[in-house]
Amino acid sequence: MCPFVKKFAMATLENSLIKSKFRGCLLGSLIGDCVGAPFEGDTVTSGDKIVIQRYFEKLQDPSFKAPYKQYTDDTAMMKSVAKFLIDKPEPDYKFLAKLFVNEYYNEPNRGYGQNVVEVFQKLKNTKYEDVFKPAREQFFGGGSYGNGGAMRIAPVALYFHSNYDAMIEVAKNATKITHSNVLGINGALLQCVAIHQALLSDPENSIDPKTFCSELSTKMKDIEEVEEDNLDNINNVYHEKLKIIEQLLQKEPDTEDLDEEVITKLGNGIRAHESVPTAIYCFLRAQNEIPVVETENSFRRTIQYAITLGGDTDTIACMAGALAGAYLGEDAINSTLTKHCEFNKEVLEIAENLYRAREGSPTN
Ligand code: F2R
Ligand code: MG
Ligand code: MG
Repeated sequence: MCPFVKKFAMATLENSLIKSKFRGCLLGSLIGDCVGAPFEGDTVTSGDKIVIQRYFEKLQDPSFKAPYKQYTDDTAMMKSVAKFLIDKPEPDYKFLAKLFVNEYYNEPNRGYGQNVVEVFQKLKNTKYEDVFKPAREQFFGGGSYGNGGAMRIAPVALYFHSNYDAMIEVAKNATKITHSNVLGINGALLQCVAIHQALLSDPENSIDPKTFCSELSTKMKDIEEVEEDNLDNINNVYHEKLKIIEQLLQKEPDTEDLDEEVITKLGNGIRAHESVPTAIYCFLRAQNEIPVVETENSFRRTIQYAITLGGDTDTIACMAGALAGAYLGEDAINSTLTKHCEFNKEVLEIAENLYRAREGSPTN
């Protein structure tokens, strides 16, 4: 077991707090997805940042009425990962593959990418004979390094929070059903380990962003070193990105230029290595005030800031929201904001069921 995990595991949190963190994490993931989705693919100017500020003010105004903000593939796939953990006492990857595929065919218009749809088609056509094979064949055998593995991984971090090694193993296999490239897998592992670390951090004691980041960095070094498919030029991508996060966190937070630097150095795209570190940065930067994001609430600050970076806004806000919710718990999340999101009641039921399933699980 990683030494940091041992240290955190000893600092036990109240069960009621852990449950609130389960709820906060999945709700944070949903809100980031729903609220970020209308901006996916946008380049955000300084004027747009003011528009986004007003958008959040409206969404938190109890008198504001609007149709639900709809969730996308990020939440659709997260639902399947949660069900896979809740319904089966032992990991059954064929079951998970079927859940992904059925979810897609029931509601194909949730903004899935073309490559992952091809994987679903192959899984169905081959009758799930080898659930990892279709993903391995994508991109001329290189596999996908999209952020689709990371965006849905939150339930694994929650369910296995007392069993780090099982968490890593299950997160890796749950990702490999659609993403076999080492960057796609390790991106999902980084997001998973970051949620795990946020979950085990006491919200009564403020997070020190630098310490949080360097602990993550040590864990990522271990993960990147053991990856059997490693190639020399990509075996420390995430470890290096975490170093960049540490440097960026030390900069004066008062300029537009800093956001440009964040986008240039960390990325805001659909690739795992250009979005997972960005989401972690958003969460850590939001532990302190951010000039363009006027709110006292650090949960809102996290997702609002993620959206102001533009690009893959639903997914970066979804991952950043999962981190903020796992750290702060449900009570930190504005209920008016929550009510604007489709599936808000159901996601809390899923969090409850996951919490209960985990209590009775042989692996915990
Ligand atoms: N697909 C989208 N957004 C596109 C616009 C949607 C539009 N708003 C709509 O409603 O239709 N968003 C969702 O996809 C992202 C997660 O993607 P995932 O599941 O990882 O998919 P995929 O297809 O495996 O990878 C994504 C792209 O990454 C590039 N890529 C990946 N591996 C590659 C490789 N080995 N070589 C070259 N390119 C590779 C490709 O461009 C893939 O298409 C989330 O943002 C989610 O919200
Ligand atoms: Mg999406
Ligand atoms: Mg996206």
